[in-house]
Amino acid sequence: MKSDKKPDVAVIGLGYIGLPTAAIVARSGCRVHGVDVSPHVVETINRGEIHIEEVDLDGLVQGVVSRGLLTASLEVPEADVFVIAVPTPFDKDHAPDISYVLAAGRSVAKVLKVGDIVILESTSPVGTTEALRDMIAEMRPDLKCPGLTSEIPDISVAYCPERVLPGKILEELTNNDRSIGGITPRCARKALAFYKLFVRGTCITTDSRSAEMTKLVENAYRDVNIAFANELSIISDKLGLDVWEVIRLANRHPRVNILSPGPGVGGHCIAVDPWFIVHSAPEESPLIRTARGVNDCKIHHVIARADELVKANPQAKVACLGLAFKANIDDFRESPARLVAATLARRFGSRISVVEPYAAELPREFEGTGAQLIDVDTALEQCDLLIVLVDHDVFRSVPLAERAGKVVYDTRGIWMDQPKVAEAVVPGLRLAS
Ligand code: SAJ
Repeated sequence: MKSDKKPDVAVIGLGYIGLPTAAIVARSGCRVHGVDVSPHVVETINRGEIHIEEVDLDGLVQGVVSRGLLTASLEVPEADVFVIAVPTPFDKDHAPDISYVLAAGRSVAKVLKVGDIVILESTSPVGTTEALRDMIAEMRPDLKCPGLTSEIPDISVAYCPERVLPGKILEELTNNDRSIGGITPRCARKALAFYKLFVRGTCITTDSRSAEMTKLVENAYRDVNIAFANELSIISDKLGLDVWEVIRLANRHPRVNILSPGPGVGGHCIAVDPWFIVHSAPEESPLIRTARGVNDCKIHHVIARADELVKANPQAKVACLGLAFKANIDDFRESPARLVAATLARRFGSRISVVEPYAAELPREFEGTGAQLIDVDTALEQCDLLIVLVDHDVFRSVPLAERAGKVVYDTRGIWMDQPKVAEAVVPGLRLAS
């Protein structure tokens, strides 16, 4: 990458990370070519539009496309820097599937030239960046690859994970610190020069394996801590305690900071990435594996308690509040709330309504159940039993007076002022008197 000229950049994979990254790099003045396997995605972006929801992304993409800085295509073009941001799912045995990374690497390898930089951003098991390098070396014996030559290599290969929060992606892509792991220190320095073009946070160089593990560890750390909170909530239910009160008080300790229980852990990262560690070191990771189990079990605990409540109130109309995997976003994939609501809809049919301000219609699995999508005002007017599954601001702001007389199962602890049910039949429930 010459210092006097901004590099041409190819971003492979235009999803929740790739597209915002491509747009931000383009905003920094680089010419960016986005690549995706979906013709629909490519056409949408070339029109200056977006296929995903993210705060302020539409205006940014529209701006860089209209200035000619961002274009999209199905094929990987020549470039100076290649950023790979494709999915790394796991299979039914929780084994990571890096086939999309390798497929992207194959198309990059075909167009690589001396001086190019290949950066993997996808969350990946330890060793994936080296596997990518090995594959490039095999396909391109004409190029000296880092770590495999005693001479100055022709290309650089690095791993640089993102750590952005959905809903704050553009802000966090720019401001968060980043770990930049090179196959060699020289690779890390080359990648660092690229990230310095658009990252304001501190960029810290390391080796590729440490950077891969760091990404997995961040999400496993969160998963373990949420599991602790979820386990406390299940224990509190058994003992007839209010878990929110217990956590509120415990967190007054200067060195205690317990996270929030919920209906389980959703999204595509925290519930997935810990398995990459467990798969690499199964004997050595009992805590991480157990935490995954606790968080998955919490969904079934919530379903069982909600089921009990709906049956205990046979005349009640029921509103499930929220489908998203967390507050104030429109992402319903891998959402515990959605699973809970859909299970109740299948069991209780038209007694169940769903409030989700971020949805225009109910997802497909609700078809034929009789459940309806209603707004929050209708729920407050017509439903006697409220099951809070997502802590959207619009639910949080409903005053006690509007919840009076209703039975509430609040899995997110948003209505601390709701008086508790007097009897211990369904402990932890709150009821307005
Ligand atoms: N959750 C709880 N209790 C809490 C916090 C979260 O039940 O106290 C639940 C949420 O409701 C949600 C799930 O956990 O269902 C995950 O939500 P989140 O906001 O904790 O995280 P994500 O999945 O949106 O984003 C995470 C972030 N990782 C960390 O905070 C360590 C983000 O920085 C990563 O970039 C992202 O994963 C990713 O792409 O890996």
